[in-house]
Amino acid sequence: MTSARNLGVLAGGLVVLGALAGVQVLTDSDAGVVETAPDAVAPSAAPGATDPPGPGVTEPSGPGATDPPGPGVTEPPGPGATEPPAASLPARPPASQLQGLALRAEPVLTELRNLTGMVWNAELGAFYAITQDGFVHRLPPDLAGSEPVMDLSGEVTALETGSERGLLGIAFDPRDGRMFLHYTDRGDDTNVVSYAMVDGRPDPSSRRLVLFVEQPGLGHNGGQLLFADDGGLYVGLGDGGGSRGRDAQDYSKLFGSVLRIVPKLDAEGYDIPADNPHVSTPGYRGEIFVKGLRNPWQFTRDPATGDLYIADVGEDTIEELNVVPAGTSGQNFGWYWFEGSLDRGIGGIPAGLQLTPPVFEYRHDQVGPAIVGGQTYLGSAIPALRGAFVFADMTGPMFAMGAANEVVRLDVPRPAQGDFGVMTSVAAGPDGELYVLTLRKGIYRLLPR
Ligand SMILES: [Ca+2]
Repeated sequence: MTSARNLGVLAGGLVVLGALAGVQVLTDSDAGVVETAPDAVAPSAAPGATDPPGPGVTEPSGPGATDPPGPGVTEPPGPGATEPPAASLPARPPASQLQGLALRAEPVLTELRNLTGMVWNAELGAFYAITQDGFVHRLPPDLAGSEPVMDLSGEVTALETGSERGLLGIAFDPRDGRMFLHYTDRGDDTNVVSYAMVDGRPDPSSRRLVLFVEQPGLGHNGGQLLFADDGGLYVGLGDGGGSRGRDAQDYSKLFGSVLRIVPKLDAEGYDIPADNPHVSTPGYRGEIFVKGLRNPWQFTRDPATGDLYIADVGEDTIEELNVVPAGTSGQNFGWYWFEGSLDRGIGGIPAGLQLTPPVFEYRHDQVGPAIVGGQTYLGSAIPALRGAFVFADMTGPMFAMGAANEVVRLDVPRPAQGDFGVMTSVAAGPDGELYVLTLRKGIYRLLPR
């Protein structure tokens, strides 16, 4: 697919297209692999990477960059800062080790529909899965069955085909075990709520409203929740679908962001960490951790490095994967001016504003229409995959990112029954094995073929 070789990225954060800088090229075969452009360079090493950052904006150093931050750059103790990576965690494998891996996706639980997220709760010894129509299910470690433990179906947006609204995120507070849910309500506005857990079930009487955001439109709601070791809760919010994306660049609004807040332990609401990047900038919302995202449907921390991997769902053309290196914040990932490396021709980018390019992108006409953020594989069933970051497109293609952010398209044949039933999430089990959640066909487990 030579046409794909024309892909570019924002070179080192410059607001220009750089020819082939750091972008990887796809084959069009289902079983094909991603090749690295022969002259590819990491975005962090591209010209322009040493340009001084704009006010309050973190230097767009790529993962692994060791340059010290420039003057005035906020450097909070990011995720992982309070807990050094365990020495036993595997490093990302070389891409050559990922190429040619023969895998399969085995159905392990088909009874649940409309799955949007699943997390393992070590304290309670169970998985908790959510469905877009408002249910929380508890599942045993072997996923042999499921039991509903909460019904919010009368409270969340009624399920519609193709809708991005509903119950979208779940996480547990490592400080006190409370369950946090992220959903759009019957007025289509965003709510983050929490519940105490009693005997493995959320107690409705303990409900607290943590965050409420009035939504300007019906789509691009984000949805991810993720607790870091520092007590920070990371919350994904899309551009809200009400301004053709402009709200993603309005720092007086929470849209188009990953937020970082600290939920109160004894009351509703939250505090804003003093080391968030914009707390001292007049007119900026202090909750904003990173900005310029369209619809950060899923993000996760790499357990070995603490880097935050944000899958940002694109508009009509490009899907992208963004990275916030551990210990940095304040990045602006470019939407609505850019969709991946594509300049949308809008203009009006403030002088001095540094934009951070994605570390990987793919085109809709090459792969599919919506990136599904992933997990680092730490299991034992597929030894060659250990340490790789596994992600997918909604329509079924799966990828693994290895060392130097090189991405390989995994060889995972479509199920015999036709398709994967709309992938929505990649989840990790207590043993590090990975599961793919779908809207129509339940849960698959990734295994060797
Ligand atoms: Ca972007």
